[in-house]
Amino acid sequence: MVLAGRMSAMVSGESLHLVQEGVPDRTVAVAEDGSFSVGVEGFDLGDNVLAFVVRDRAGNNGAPQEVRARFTFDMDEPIGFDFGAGPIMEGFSAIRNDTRYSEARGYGWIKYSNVWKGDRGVGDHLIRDYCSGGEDREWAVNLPDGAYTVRVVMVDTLFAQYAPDIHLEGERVFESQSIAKNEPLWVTLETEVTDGVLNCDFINPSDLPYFALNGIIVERR
Ligand SMILES: [Ca+2]
Ligand SMILES: [Ca+2]
Repeated sequence: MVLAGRMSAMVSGESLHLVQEGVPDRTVAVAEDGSFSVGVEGFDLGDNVLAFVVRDRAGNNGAPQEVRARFTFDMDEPIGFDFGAGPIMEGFSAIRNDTRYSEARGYGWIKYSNVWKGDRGVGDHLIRDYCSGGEDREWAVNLPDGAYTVRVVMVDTLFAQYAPDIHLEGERVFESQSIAKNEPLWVTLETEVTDGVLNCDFINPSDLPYFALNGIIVERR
């Protein structure tokens, strides 16, 4: 997501820095008229606090100016999650290896462990990278109760591999199948959420070496 604003009274030699918990501090480019825009990721659902700091020519930081940003999903639009370590598809929320589910974050991995960085570098921002593993995985997102269409895309752009079994809300809705190299498999699934959390389990049905999960798009029916 992109945060845009305008700085007044910036003096020549000053620079603007964004401070966000869990993300390295970043310098923000400010146009001559004071306007700026900066991409932010890793927002939790609900309230998030960021701070802007103006640094003077000598490297001294001014007082942090806090910005509270409230992040909610627009339930009238498809909600996209981009898995993997590479660039993030525009409009999607990033799911990295360490994007763990918590009540505050509102989405993420419940059961997952993987250290592979997860970016093949081939294909568009969605399919070039993925989260993976041979063990069973669970991922979840907080959603209002209701009926949903869940689209899942899986592929490794460099190697043929396999999709796992997929369970939504504890029910198996997709059976493992093979996937050709660089031919993204899109599956469209349906489920009903009644407990405020959409639970997605990726189950290894036998001894598949690993699977590749590139994206999930959730849409209210
Ligand atoms: Ca990506
Ligand atoms: Ca659930």
